[in-house]
Amino acid sequence: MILEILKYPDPRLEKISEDVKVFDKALHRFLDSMAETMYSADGIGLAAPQVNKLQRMFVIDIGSQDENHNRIYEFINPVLSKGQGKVVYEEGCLSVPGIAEEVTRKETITVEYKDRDGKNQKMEAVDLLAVAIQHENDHLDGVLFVDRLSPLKRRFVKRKLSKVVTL
Ligand code: QAP
Ligand code: CO
Repeated sequence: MILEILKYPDPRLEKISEDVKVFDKALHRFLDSMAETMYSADGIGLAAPQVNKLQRMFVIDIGSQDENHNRIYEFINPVLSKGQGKVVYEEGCLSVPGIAEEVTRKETITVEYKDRDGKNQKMEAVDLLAVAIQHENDHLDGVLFVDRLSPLKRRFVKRKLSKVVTL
């Protein structure tokens, strides 16, 4: 099922999500719908709060830019640690359509999380996958990539978005 994606500046995108507690068939169906929604919108990542579910989970498929292309990653109750280095990527977001700006993130991170069966997992990620995990994890804390831009750039983005709406 394709879900509706909330768009910036929807205040629901600023809420803090809660841990997933039940790992059942309904969760699996919801994760499948998140992936379907992400693919149909041509995205490479989608977090549950973007589809109005305030629970700590996201899906990522960085596609051809990764050797594990078309691998769908599901992260539930993720905890990020051990960030190293710095990397700059031009980021976009399905909740901020039409905007792309450079954001500085950690180049490598370690993430501990649960899979869809509630089993503990751990992964070390670099480059685009690490950036995507940091971007999606921000959504769980109500943070958008535009919040990580300089105040000047954020103003520019807001102006551009208000123009798009008026057109
Ligand atoms: C987050 O972003 C991300 O403006 C996922 O018109 C960004 O899927 C992870 C998209 C950068 C790693 C690096 C954006 C699609 C999709 C748009 C997305 C648009 C259509 C963004
Ligand atoms: Co996003």
